[in-house]
Amino acid sequence: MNILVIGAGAMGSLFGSRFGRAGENVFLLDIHREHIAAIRRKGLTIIELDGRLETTPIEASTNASDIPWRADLVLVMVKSYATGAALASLQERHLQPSTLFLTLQNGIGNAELLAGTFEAALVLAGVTAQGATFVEPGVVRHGGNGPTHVGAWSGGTDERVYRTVRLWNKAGMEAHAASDVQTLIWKKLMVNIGINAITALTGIRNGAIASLAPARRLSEAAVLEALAVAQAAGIPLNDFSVEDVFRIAQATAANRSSMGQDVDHRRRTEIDAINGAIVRLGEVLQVPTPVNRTLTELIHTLEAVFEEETA
Ligand code: KPL
Repeated sequence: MNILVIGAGAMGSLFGSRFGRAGENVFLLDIHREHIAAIRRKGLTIIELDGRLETTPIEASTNASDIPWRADLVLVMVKSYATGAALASLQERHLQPSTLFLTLQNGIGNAELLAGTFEAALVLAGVTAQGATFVEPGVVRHGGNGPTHVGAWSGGTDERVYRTVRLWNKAGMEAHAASDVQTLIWKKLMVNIGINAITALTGIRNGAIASLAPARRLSEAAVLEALAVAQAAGIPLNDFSVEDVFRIAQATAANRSSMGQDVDHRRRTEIDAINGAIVRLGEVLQVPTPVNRTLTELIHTLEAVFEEETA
Protein backbone atom coordinates (compact mmCIF):
# COMPACT_ATOMS: atom_id res chain seq x y z
CA MET A 1 0.00 0.00 0.00
CA ASN A 2 1.27 3.51 -0.78
CA ILE A 3 0.95 5.62 2.37
CA LEU A 4 1.68 9.33 2.27
CA VAL A 5 2.19 10.77 5.75
CA ILE A 6 1.74 14.54 5.76
CA GLY A 7 3.41 15.87 8.87
CA ALA A 8 6.43 13.98 10.15
CA GLY A 9 6.31 15.29 13.71
CA ALA A 10 6.63 12.79 16.53
CA MET A 11 3.34 10.99 15.83
CA GLY A 12 3.57 11.10 12.02
CA SER A 13 7.11 9.72 12.23
CA LEU A 14 6.07 6.96 14.62
CA PHE A 15 3.27 5.81 12.32
CA GLY A 16 5.46 6.17 9.22
CA SER A 17 8.15 4.01 10.79
CA ARG A 18 5.66 1.34 11.90
CA PHE A 19 4.12 1.11 8.41
CA GLY A 20 7.56 1.09 6.76
CA ARG A 21 8.65 -1.79 8.97
CA ALA A 22 5.43 -3.65 8.08
CA GLY A 23 6.46 -3.51 4.41
CA GLU A 24 4.24 -0.65 3.17
CA ASN A 25 5.56 2.05 0.81
CA VAL A 26 5.77 5.13 3.01
CA PHE A 27 6.57 8.70 2.07
CA LEU A 28 6.97 11.38 4.77
CA LEU A 29 6.25 14.98 3.79
CA ASP A 30 7.19 17.75 6.22
CA ILE A 31 8.53 21.30 6.25
CA HIS A 32 11.09 20.55 9.01
CA ARG A 33 14.25 20.56 6.89
CA GLU A 34 16.70 19.13 9.44
CA HIS A 35 14.40 16.22 10.36
CA ILE A 36 13.78 15.31 6.70
CA ALA A 37 17.48 15.65 5.84
CA ALA A 38 18.42 13.34 8.74
CA ILE A 39 15.82 10.73 7.69
CA ARG A 40 17.10 10.83 4.10
CA ARG A 41 20.70 10.48 5.30
CA LYS A 42 20.44 7.75 7.92
CA GLY A 43 16.82 6.57 8.14
CA LEU A 44 14.21 7.21 10.80
CA THR A 45 15.13 6.02 14.28
CA ILE A 46 12.51 5.21 16.91
CA ILE A 47 13.62 4.82 20.53
CA GLU A 48 11.30 2.01 21.56
CA LEU A 49 9.63 1.68 24.96
CA ASP A 50 12.31 -0.79 26.11
CA GLY A 51 15.11 1.56 25.01
CA ARG A 52 16.00 -0.36 21.81
CA LEU A 53 16.77 1.76 18.73
CA GLU A 54 14.92 0.77 15.53
CA THR A 55 16.10 2.50 12.37
CA THR A 56 14.04 2.20 9.18
CA PRO A 57 14.88 3.64 5.75
CA ILE A 58 11.90 5.81 4.75
CA GLU A 59 11.44 8.09 1.75
CA ALA A 60 11.01 11.68 2.90
CA SER A 61 11.00 15.18 1.48
CA THR A 62 10.03 18.78 2.17
CA ASN A 63 8.74 19.00 -1.38
CA ALA A 64 5.48 17.37 -2.51
CA SER A 65 6.83 17.14 -6.09
CA ASP A 66 9.14 14.32 -4.89
CA ILE A 67 6.23 11.99 -4.05
CA PRO A 68 6.90 9.08 -6.45
CA TRP A 69 3.48 7.42 -6.67
CA ARG A 70 -0.26 7.86 -6.23
CA ALA A 71 -1.25 7.41 -2.60
CA ASP A 72 -3.75 4.79 -1.44
CA LEU A 73 -3.90 6.49 1.94
CA VAL A 74 -2.99 10.03 2.97
CA LEU A 75 -2.43 10.16 6.72
CA VAL A 76 -2.76 13.78 7.84
CA MET A 77 -0.65 14.42 10.94
CA VAL A 78 0.42 18.06 10.56
CA LYS A 79 -0.38 20.54 13.33
CA SER A 80 -4.01 21.61 12.92
CA TYR A 81 -3.13 25.16 11.82
CA ALA A 82 -1.08 23.76 8.90
CA THR A 83 -3.71 21.39 7.47
CA GLY A 84 -4.93 23.76 4.73
CA ALA A 85 -1.44 24.58 3.42
CA ALA A 86 -0.37 20.92 3.52
CA LEU A 87 -3.41 19.78 1.53
CA ALA A 88 -2.89 22.58 -0.98
CA SER A 89 0.62 21.22 -1.71
CA LEU A 90 -0.83 17.91 -2.97
CA GLN A 91 -1.19 17.54 -6.70
CA GLU A 92 -3.61 15.60 -8.88
CA ARG A 93 -0.85 13.12 -9.80
CA HIS A 94 -0.34 12.11 -6.13
CA LEU A 95 -3.93 10.95 -5.78
CA GLN A 96 -6.32 8.47 -7.33
CA PRO A 97 -10.14 8.42 -7.27
CA SER A 98 -10.12 5.98 -4.33
CA THR A 99 -7.39 7.66 -2.23
CA LEU A 100 -8.48 7.71 1.42
CA PHE A 101 -7.66 10.60 3.74
CA LEU A 102 -7.31 9.93 7.46
CA THR A 103 -6.85 12.62 10.10
CA LEU A 104 -5.70 11.69 13.62
CA GLN A 105 -4.90 15.30 14.50
CA ASN A 106 -5.75 17.08 17.73
CA GLY A 107 -8.67 19.47 17.99
CA ILE A 108 -11.71 20.03 15.80
CA GLY A 109 -11.98 21.39 12.26
CA ASN A 110 -9.48 19.05 10.56
CA ALA A 111 -11.89 16.43 9.19
CA GLU A 112 -14.26 19.23 8.21
CA LEU A 113 -11.46 20.82 6.15
CA LEU A 114 -10.62 17.48 4.49
CA ALA A 115 -14.27 16.80 3.69
CA GLY A 116 -14.56 20.29 2.19
CA THR A 117 -11.45 19.78 0.03
CA PHE A 118 -11.90 16.18 -1.15
CA GLU A 119 -14.89 13.90 -1.58
CA ALA A 120 -16.39 13.64 1.91
CA ALA A 121 -16.97 9.89 1.48
CA LEU A 122 -13.18 9.36 1.21
CA VAL A 123 -12.48 11.02 4.56
CA LEU A 124 -11.77 8.93 7.64
CA ALA A 125 -11.10 10.41 11.05
CA GLY A 126 -10.01 9.12 14.39
CA VAL A 127 -8.24 9.53 17.67
CA THR A 128 -5.12 7.83 18.90
CA ALA A 129 -3.71 7.19 22.33
CA GLN A 130 -0.25 6.36 20.97
CA GLY A 131 2.36 8.68 22.46
CA ALA A 132 5.61 9.94 20.93
CA THR A 133 8.04 12.81 21.41
CA PHE A 134 10.53 14.36 19.04
CA VAL A 135 14.11 13.84 20.31
CA GLU A 136 16.34 15.29 17.58
CA PRO A 137 16.30 15.36 13.75
CA GLY A 138 15.79 11.79 12.56
CA VAL A 139 15.00 10.47 16.05
CA VAL A 140 11.63 10.07 17.82
CA ARG A 141 10.89 8.43 21.16
CA HIS A 142 7.88 6.11 21.44
CA GLY A 143 6.22 7.33 24.65
CA GLY A 144 3.46 4.78 25.12
CA ASN A 145 1.13 2.34 23.42
CA GLY A 146 -2.58 3.00 23.22
CA PRO A 147 -5.48 2.20 20.93
CA THR A 148 -6.32 4.09 17.74
CA HIS A 149 -9.99 4.43 16.79
CA VAL A 150 -10.92 5.06 13.15
CA GLY A 151 -14.29 5.72 11.53
CA ALA A 152 -15.82 7.23 8.41
CA TRP A 153 -16.20 10.99 8.87
CA SER A 154 -19.68 10.80 7.33
CA GLY A 155 -20.56 8.29 10.08
CA GLY A 156 -20.50 4.55 10.56
CA THR A 157 -17.96 1.97 9.50
CA ASP A 158 -17.37 0.25 6.19
CA GLU A 159 -14.80 -1.91 4.43
CA ARG A 160 -12.43 1.06 4.08
CA VAL A 161 -12.49 1.60 7.83
CA TYR A 162 -11.86 -2.11 8.50
CA ARG A 163 -9.03 -2.12 5.93
CA THR A 164 -7.43 0.80 7.76
CA VAL A 165 -7.82 -0.93 11.12
CA ARG A 166 -6.16 -4.05 9.64
CA LEU A 167 -3.31 -1.87 8.38
CA TRP A 168 -2.71 -0.65 11.93
CA ASN A 169 -2.88 -4.18 13.33
CA LYS A 170 -0.48 -5.50 10.67
CA ALA A 171 1.97 -2.81 11.79
CA GLY A 172 1.71 -4.11 15.37
CA MET A 173 -0.60 -1.41 16.74
CA GLU A 174 -3.97 -1.75 18.43
CA ALA A 175 -6.82 -0.20 16.43
CA HIS A 176 -10.60 -0.37 16.37
CA ALA A 177 -13.39 0.67 14.02
CA ALA A 178 -15.55 3.45 15.47
CA SER A 179 -19.12 4.00 14.34
CA ASP A 180 -19.40 7.55 15.79
CA VAL A 181 -15.99 9.08 15.34
CA GLN A 182 -17.21 12.66 15.77
CA THR A 183 -18.16 11.95 19.39
CA LEU A 184 -14.75 10.36 20.00
CA ILE A 185 -13.02 13.42 18.56
CA TRP A 186 -15.05 15.64 20.89
CA LYS A 187 -14.16 13.48 23.90
CA LYS A 188 -10.48 13.79 23.00
CA LEU A 189 -11.08 17.53 22.57
CA MET A 190 -12.39 17.70 26.16
CA VAL A 191 -9.22 15.98 27.39
CA ASN A 192 -7.02 18.40 25.46
CA ILE A 193 -9.09 21.35 26.76
CA GLY A 194 -8.59 20.19 30.34
CA ILE A 195 -4.88 19.46 30.07
CA ASN A 196 -3.00 21.13 27.21
CA ALA A 197 -3.16 24.92 27.72
CA ILE A 198 -2.84 24.70 31.51
CA THR A 199 0.23 22.46 31.33
CA ALA A 200 1.70 24.65 28.56
CA LEU A 201 1.25 27.85 30.58
CA THR A 202 2.51 26.51 33.89
CA GLY A 203 5.26 24.07 32.88
CA ILE A 204 3.64 21.20 34.82
CA ARG A 205 3.34 17.61 33.58
CA ASN A 206 -0.02 16.02 32.82
CA GLY A 207 -0.29 14.29 36.22
CA ALA A 208 -0.26 17.62 38.09
CA ILE A 209 -3.57 18.55 36.44
CA ALA A 210 -5.19 15.95 38.69
CA SER A 211 -2.93 16.24 41.73
CA LEU A 212 -2.55 20.03 42.19
CA ALA A 213 -5.79 21.58 43.49
CA PRO A 214 -5.62 24.93 41.60
CA ALA A 215 -4.76 23.23 38.29
CA ARG A 216 -7.57 20.76 38.87
CA ARG A 217 -10.07 23.59 39.52
CA LEU A 218 -8.99 25.46 36.39
CA SER A 219 -9.14 22.30 34.29
CA GLU A 220 -12.61 21.50 35.60
CA ALA A 221 -13.86 25.03 34.83
CA ALA A 222 -12.52 24.88 31.23
CA VAL A 223 -14.00 21.42 30.61
CA LEU A 224 -17.42 22.31 32.08
CA GLU A 225 -17.63 25.33 29.77
CA ALA A 226 -16.68 23.16 26.79
CA LEU A 227 -19.25 20.51 27.76
CA ALA A 228 -21.92 23.25 27.80
CA VAL A 229 -20.85 24.28 24.28
CA ALA A 230 -20.92 20.62 23.14
CA GLN A 231 -24.43 20.23 24.53
CA ALA A 232 -25.62 23.39 22.74
CA ALA A 233 -24.03 22.04 19.54
CA GLY A 234 -25.94 18.75 19.90
CA ILE A 235 -22.81 16.61 20.46
CA PRO A 236 -23.80 13.69 22.71
CA LEU A 237 -21.24 13.70 25.54
CA ASN A 238 -23.56 12.68 28.39
CA ASP A 239 -21.35 9.75 29.31
CA PHE A 240 -18.27 11.99 29.58
CA SER A 241 -17.29 13.86 32.75
CA VAL A 242 -14.37 15.91 34.00
CA GLU A 243 -13.28 12.81 35.98
CA ASP A 244 -12.38 11.26 32.58
CA VAL A 245 -9.96 14.14 32.00
CA PHE A 246 -8.31 13.59 35.40
CA ARG A 247 -8.09 9.84 34.73
CA ILE A 248 -6.20 10.49 31.47
CA ALA A 249 -4.02 13.13 33.17
CA GLN A 250 -3.05 10.46 35.72
CA ALA A 251 -2.56 7.77 33.05
CA THR A 252 -0.14 10.10 31.21
CA ALA A 253 1.19 11.65 34.44
CA ALA A 254 4.85 11.83 33.44
CA ASN A 255 4.17 13.29 29.96
CA ARG A 256 4.43 16.87 28.93
CA SER A 257 1.32 17.57 26.81
CA SER A 258 1.79 18.25 23.10
CA MET A 259 1.03 21.94 23.69
CA GLY A 260 3.47 21.95 26.59
CA GLN A 261 6.15 20.61 24.24
CA ASP A 262 5.27 23.24 21.62
CA VAL A 263 5.63 26.04 24.18
CA ASP A 264 8.84 24.51 25.59
CA HIS A 265 10.28 24.67 22.05
CA ARG A 266 8.84 28.18 21.53
CA ARG A 267 6.65 26.97 18.65
CA ARG A 268 3.15 27.90 17.55
CA THR A 269 0.52 25.74 19.28
CA GLU A 270 -2.81 24.12 18.35
CA ILE A 271 -4.77 26.38 20.73
CA ASP A 272 -7.10 27.62 17.94
CA ALA A 273 -8.31 24.07 17.22
CA ILE A 274 -8.76 23.29 20.95
CA ASN A 275 -9.77 25.98 23.52
CA GLY A 276 -10.02 28.62 20.77
CA ALA A 277 -12.46 26.46 18.79
CA ILE A 278 -14.70 26.23 21.86
CA VAL A 279 -14.60 30.02 22.30
CA ARG A 280 -15.62 30.57 18.64
CA LEU A 281 -18.40 28.00 18.79
CA GLY A 282 -19.56 29.38 22.16
CA GLU A 283 -19.94 32.81 20.53
CA VAL A 284 -22.10 31.36 17.76
CA LEU A 285 -24.23 29.34 20.19
CA GLN A 286 -24.27 32.09 22.84
CA VAL A 287 -22.63 29.97 25.52
CA PRO A 288 -20.16 31.97 27.67
CA THR A 289 -16.59 30.61 27.72
CA PRO A 290 -14.52 33.05 29.85
CA VAL A 291 -12.04 30.43 31.11
CA ASN A 292 -11.29 29.07 27.64
CA ARG A 293 -11.05 32.62 26.31
CA THR A 294 -8.47 33.52 28.97
CA LEU A 295 -6.42 30.36 28.35
CA THR A 296 -6.54 31.06 24.59
CA GLU A 297 -5.43 34.68 25.00
CA LEU A 298 -2.56 33.68 27.32
CA ILE A 299 -1.29 31.11 24.81
CA HIS A 300 -1.70 33.68 22.00
CA THR A 301 0.43 36.06 24.08
CA LEU A 302 3.21 33.46 24.29
CA GLU A 303 2.93 32.78 20.56
CA ALA A 304 3.26 36.50 19.85
CA VAL A 305 6.45 36.57 21.93
CA PHE A 306 7.86 33.56 20.03
CA GLU A 307 7.02 35.23 16.74
CA GLU A 308 8.81 38.44 17.79
CA GLU A 309 11.86 36.42 18.75
CA THR A 310 12.14 34.88 15.29
CA ALA A 311 11.27 38.09 13.38
O1 KPL B 1 -3.37 14.27 23.65
C1 KPL B 1 -2.67 14.73 24.52
C2 KPL B 1 -1.76 15.84 24.14
O2 KPL B 1 -0.78 16.08 24.83
O3 KPL B 1 -2.04 16.48 23.12
C3 KPL B 1 -2.79 14.24 25.94
C4 KPL B 1 -3.93 13.24 26.06
C5 KPL B 1 -3.05 15.39 26.88
C6 KPL B 1 -1.57 13.47 26.37
O4 KPL B 1 -0.44 14.23 26.57
